[in-house]
Amino acid sequence: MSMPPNPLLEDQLDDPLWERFLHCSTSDLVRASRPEFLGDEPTPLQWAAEDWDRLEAERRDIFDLDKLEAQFDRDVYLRDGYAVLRGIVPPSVIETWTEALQHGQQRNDALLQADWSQIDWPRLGRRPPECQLSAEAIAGALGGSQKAPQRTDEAGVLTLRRHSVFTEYFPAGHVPFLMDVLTHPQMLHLQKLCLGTEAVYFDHNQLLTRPPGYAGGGWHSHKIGAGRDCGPVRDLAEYHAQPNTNLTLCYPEGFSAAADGGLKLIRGSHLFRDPDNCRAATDEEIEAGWLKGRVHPITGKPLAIEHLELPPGSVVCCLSHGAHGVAPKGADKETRWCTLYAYKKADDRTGLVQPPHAVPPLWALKAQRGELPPVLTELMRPSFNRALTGGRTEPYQN
Ligand SMILES: O=C(O)CCC(=O)C(=O)O
Ligand SMILES: [Fe+2]
Repeated sequence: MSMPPNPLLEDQLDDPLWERFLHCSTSDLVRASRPEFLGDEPTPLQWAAEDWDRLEAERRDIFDLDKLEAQFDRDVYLRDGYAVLRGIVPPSVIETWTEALQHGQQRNDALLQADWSQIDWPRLGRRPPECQLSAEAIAGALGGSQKAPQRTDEAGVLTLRRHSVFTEYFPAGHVPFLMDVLTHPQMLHLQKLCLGTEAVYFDHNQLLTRPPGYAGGGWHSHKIGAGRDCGPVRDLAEYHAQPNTNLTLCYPEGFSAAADGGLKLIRGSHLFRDPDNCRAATDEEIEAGWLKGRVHPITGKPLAIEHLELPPGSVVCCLSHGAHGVAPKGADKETRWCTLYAYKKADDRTGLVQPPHAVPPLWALKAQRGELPPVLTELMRPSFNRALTGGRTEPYQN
């Protein structure tokens, strides 16, 4: 068994090692989360007040707001489930963003290749694993995302994921620029536009690196919980009132339409709220299955697959019920870089917010202990404040 997704929201923890985690000093937990083989460069997890102040003082624009606002239409976003914002990142920032993702990937690869017996497992709430990743599993995971085997936690991958020892899971905790983006006023402005509310919360953050030879990602959509994951809605006001999650996919280098690891999507699919059935390995399979005969509940147009092609500096916002998949990446192409930032809103009817999908427990603790800047503490409030989640502890709970 592994630690529950949001241990600070639980009344009681089953395992004494998890209980000990919550009572440990921040500095001991930081030491366990940043093993020496990751290098001694301080990451945002180690930042003191002056480092957070410097982040704010040195901040520059990450988006060209004129370009963003010229392309964003909230009615279309709610109706289609997507907002495709082309070239909104200024050229000088594109380079910084790509370098940040490359640096994050290098740290992820360093962990994959390190000696995991040096990890202080008990401090992370787990007895040391009985087995190790095979050389083949390590080779298959290097240079890409979501590849380390994690069907079970037998080698400790899930534990290292949960605590963001893997840079790919919560890279903002490892790479300063990616933390800048997470808390950036322009990013929060975009979230407020999408979610249609002032109060927005953080849900999860990942690296999505697709290297040459990547096989592609099947069609799927993501749940929001609160009993809102089954059955169609036609009324956009009703859709808006849900505790929606907005997936914000940032592609600093963009991608082309064919075999370049690009995003594909189906406009209007979110309104069916069908994450359990709206899945398929290939375009042909979804066309012959879930998609067949379906029309957009509002426009009446047949639902159809769209293969995006994006210039550098592009961002796609996606309501989490919206179906999406990823094209394969040709062996002769260069890596496609992406960071995902997911944010969410309260349920307008209850004021409650679903617990986050993946806030590393140490970040939740730091927020609760008052060790983070106010903006980040507020973004992370659903990871530690039971009143805000209405007693829910799991992200997709009804
Ligand atoms: O890699 C991408 O562009 C999207 C990945 C995705 O859909 C996911 O990780 O859920
Ligand atoms: Fe996805």
